[in-house]
Amino acid sequence: MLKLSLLLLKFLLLPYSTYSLLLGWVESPGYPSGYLPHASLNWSRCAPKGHTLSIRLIHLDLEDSQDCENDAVKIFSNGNLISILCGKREFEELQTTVNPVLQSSPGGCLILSFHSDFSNTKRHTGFRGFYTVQDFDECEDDPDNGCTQFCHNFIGGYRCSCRHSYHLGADKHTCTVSCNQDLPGLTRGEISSPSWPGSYAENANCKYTLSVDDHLQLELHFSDLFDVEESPDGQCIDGLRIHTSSGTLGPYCGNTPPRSPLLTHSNQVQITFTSDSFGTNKGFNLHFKTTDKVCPSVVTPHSTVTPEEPEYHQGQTVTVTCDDGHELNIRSKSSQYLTTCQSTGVWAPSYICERVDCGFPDIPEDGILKVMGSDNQHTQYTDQIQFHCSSNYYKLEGDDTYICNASGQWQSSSGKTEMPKCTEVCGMPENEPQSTARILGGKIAKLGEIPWHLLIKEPSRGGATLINDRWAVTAAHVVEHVEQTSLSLYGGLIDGRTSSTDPNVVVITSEKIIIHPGYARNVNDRTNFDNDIALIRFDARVNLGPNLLTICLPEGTIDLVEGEQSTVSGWGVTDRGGSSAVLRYTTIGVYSLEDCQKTPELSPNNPMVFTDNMFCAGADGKDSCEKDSGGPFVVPMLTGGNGPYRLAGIVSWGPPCRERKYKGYYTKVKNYVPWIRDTIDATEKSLKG
Ligand SMILES: *[C@@H]1O[C@H](CO)[C@@H](O)[C@H](O)[C@H]1NC(C)=O
Ligand SMILES: *[C@@H]1O[C@H](CO)[C@@H](O)[C@H](O)[C@H]1NC(C)=O
Ligand SMILES: [Ca+2]
Ligand SMILES: [Ca+2]
Ligand SMILES: [Ca+2]
Repeated sequence: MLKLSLLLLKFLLLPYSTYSLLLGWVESPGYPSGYLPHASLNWSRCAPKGHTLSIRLIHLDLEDSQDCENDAVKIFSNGNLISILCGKREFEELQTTVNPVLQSSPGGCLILSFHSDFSNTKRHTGFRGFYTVQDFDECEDDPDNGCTQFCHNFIGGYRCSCRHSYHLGADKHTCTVSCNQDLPGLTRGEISSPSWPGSYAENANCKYTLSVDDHLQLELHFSDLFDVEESPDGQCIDGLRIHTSSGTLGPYCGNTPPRSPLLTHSNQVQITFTSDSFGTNKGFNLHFKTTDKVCPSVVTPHSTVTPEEPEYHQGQTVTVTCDDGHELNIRSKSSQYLTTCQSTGVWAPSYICERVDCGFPDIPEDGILKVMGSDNQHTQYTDQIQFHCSSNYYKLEGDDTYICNASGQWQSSSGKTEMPKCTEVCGMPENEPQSTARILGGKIAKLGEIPWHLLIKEPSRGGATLINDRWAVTAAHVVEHVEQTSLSLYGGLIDGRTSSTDPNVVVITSEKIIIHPGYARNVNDRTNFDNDIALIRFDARVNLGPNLLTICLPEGTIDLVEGEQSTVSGWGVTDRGGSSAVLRYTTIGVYSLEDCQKTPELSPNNPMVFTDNMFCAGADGKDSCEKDSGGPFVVPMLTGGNGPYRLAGIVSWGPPCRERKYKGYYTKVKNYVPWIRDTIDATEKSLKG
């Protein structure tokens, strides 16, 4: 029996490997008498490094079932199922089809698991096999073994070796040649690829180092025969490179040598040559010698040199001028300098011509004027920026596109250097009344119909008109007793009682109140409301919106004409007496000069003085009243779609409404446009400065 087993083993092992070590047996529980229901076996072994582990089954008799779902032997290699077996198999079948796959990867593990289910229809003997380890033949069986020339297998590993004249590289796999040459001080000589003019070695990595005195330069002359492997699409498979003090030339390959003579302008040159592991190309050959160094015709990029020559010799001095839009990287920021060719072939001094940089444009911080793509980092010569306004309630005044010009200044296409401005879109309410009415019994405004009208509640009730996002205009007499910073104005509202509860209401605080210098502030004996106008600067910009918009100032010099219809609005006295809780408006007409000159008496025997800075208006049963003061008189009258609307007048004075004269006097805003503009400009400037 023992003899038979050994014979059998020999027969079994021979076909697989010349070297194989039997390690042991594996068999089902109860073998060979038969396994019981619910039997199981878990077996696993690992191969040592450089070896594989095999299982050889010599007997298999299990209950047969579909997909071996009842009783089965499963074999896993590194966790992956490689075989599942059941039923009865003949020895030959095991040998030829089953056993060859029952092998681990090199150094890997096998797991064999056997289980039987709850029943057996008849007795089955089970399985038996043995396991072996054997060397893995990397040279034969592993195409990725990495040996570039020879491969030698041995038990537990392998090694690479090389042909004559090659040696094994540091990676122990690649065969390379010794082709490094260090040639210091040599002023003439020859360099060629390994084995020139025979085929050059594979996997070559050659470095040829030349170095001569620093007033000399190396000059290379390539032989016409040049043959360095190139792919069909012109890429270098093998390659020649020339490294000089100013950079690297190449790679060169194919059949055309580098242009000769090749002046390197360098006294230190390293030539490298690399090849891959295929091909029989011939390589290259060159002679080198030295000449005096010359200076190159280009001193620095983005500049021109005068006088212009192909090269310059020691001691020559030239003028370098930076190209348009470039300046020297030195303090003076000029664009010209003199430089002299040195014996070492370099220009001294040497400065770089840099593109001028306009920097990010100086725009206000209020965030309304914006540069498109606000993280714009391109601010150099020829770069462009584009402006826009961040809110629809502003329009861009000026050009929208600017280019960084050669002097480093932002310049628009029409030649402007001043940045554009975002100015308020004035006199264009989004919501407009569709019919007319009056204040004395006037119609109640809706939100957004008269969006420039601001309410003043204290110290005395009145109105003001928004003329830009930081300023309002009113009548001087409304604010003559007000402290500069104590006035509150309310915008975005109709019902004056809601000012503290309605979230839409915008509460504005004054920062400065400027009363017209020509306004007579003596109130004890008032006969004159000339120059009844004042400006209010807010402590912050207001956010314009559909309910809070600016009105335009009058344009041109044409006076209002008699009968011209306008809209006047206010929270003032109504014909029922007392102030109106809500904003009302009405349409009235301008009266003739003669009518206006017949001024009423404010108190007995005290006729008021009419001046050219006033006009008067009204209509039968319609007028502005006390406490409408400071509010707007707007032309044309608000009827929908006839904007832009302009502030023609400011409610100033008139006979008491209870007298029902229906004649109100207004400050003629047209006469004050220059004063308004100049005052605002001067104030803004002084606050900025
Ligand atoms: C073998 O492993 C399986 C699954 O892990 C387990 O159910 C069974 O009890 C194990 N058998 C033995 C004999 O350890
Ligand atoms: C650049 O713009 C500024 C301002 O408009 C102008 O004075 C200067 O001449 C411009 N420079 C060039 C080179 O066009
Ligand atoms: Ca069974
Ligand atoms: Ca081996
Ligand atoms: Ca090659």
